Amino acid sequence: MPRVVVLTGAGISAESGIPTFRDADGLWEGHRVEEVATPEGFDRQPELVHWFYDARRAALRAVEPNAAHHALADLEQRLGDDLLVVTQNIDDLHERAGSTRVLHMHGELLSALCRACERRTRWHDDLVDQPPCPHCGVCELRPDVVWFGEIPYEMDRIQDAVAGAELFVSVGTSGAVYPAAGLVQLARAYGARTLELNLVPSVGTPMFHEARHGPAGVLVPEWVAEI
Ligand code: BV8
Repeated sequence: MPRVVVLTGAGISAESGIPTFRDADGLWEGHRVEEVATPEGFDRQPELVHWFYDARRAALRAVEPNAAHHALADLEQRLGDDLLVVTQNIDDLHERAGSTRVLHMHGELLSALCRACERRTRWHDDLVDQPPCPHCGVCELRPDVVWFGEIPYEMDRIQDAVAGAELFVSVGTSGAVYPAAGLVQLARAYGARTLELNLVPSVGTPMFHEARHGPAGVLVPEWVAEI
């Protein structure tokens, strides 16, 4: 079990130019969550949902990991299996910075999930024109992301890792979405020390032993230098 578990949210990718969800001009600004991030919304308006995720997938090509992503990748070089990054983000910036021990609990933009054969395919293009599944040939591909009301990925591995950790660190998340927002309580219940690194105080701040506020691109490298 990793000694250190780091939970990341949209705030860690903000300095790379990926909009967060709840900040002004956030992703949810332009769209009602129910419309674009629920299975019901997808059944009602598949084109709108594909357009929403195709746009975010294309935007990935124009952004790069920032100092916070790179600092976590460097820390993994030192800690190896003693570090696990659990991310709510569906971008690939942790991996592009060099992190390999990453669990995407809400899925990935660069993956398509076939609703017919339930197999996944690495995906870099649009899905709106409903291409056939490379495995089964049926045109039932959806974004491989976890929508509201759906069960997050890897929950067993995540809960085991958090329960076994000595240190739980949360970076760039507002603590508004569950079960991710409940992981700090789980960590504390199993005796871990907990640290929040966020631009401003979040819903979860009171639940952390320590909280530092400022940009992740500054706070994360500073914290990594202390480890
Ligand atoms: C589920 C993928 C059952 C798609 C996403 C308990 C209580 C109440 C409600 C619920 C509950 N349990 C479940 C629910 C329902 C729901 C939920 O939580 N609703 C909320 C809105 C109340 N949860 C679900 O439906 C989940 N499924 O519960 O299934 C279950 C549960 C347990 C075990 C088994 C089964 C599924 C939720 C996943 C939905 N999919 N994303 C997509 O991306 O389009 S959620 C999506 O929104 C993100 O992945 C992320 O999780 C969330 C956004 O939050 P953040 O990442 O934190 O971003 P945000 O903008 O809010 O905040 C950014 C923060 O960064 C801010 O604080 C800001 O100040 C800071 N910041 C900004 N810039 C910087 C910075 N920090 C540092 N540096 C900077 N430069």
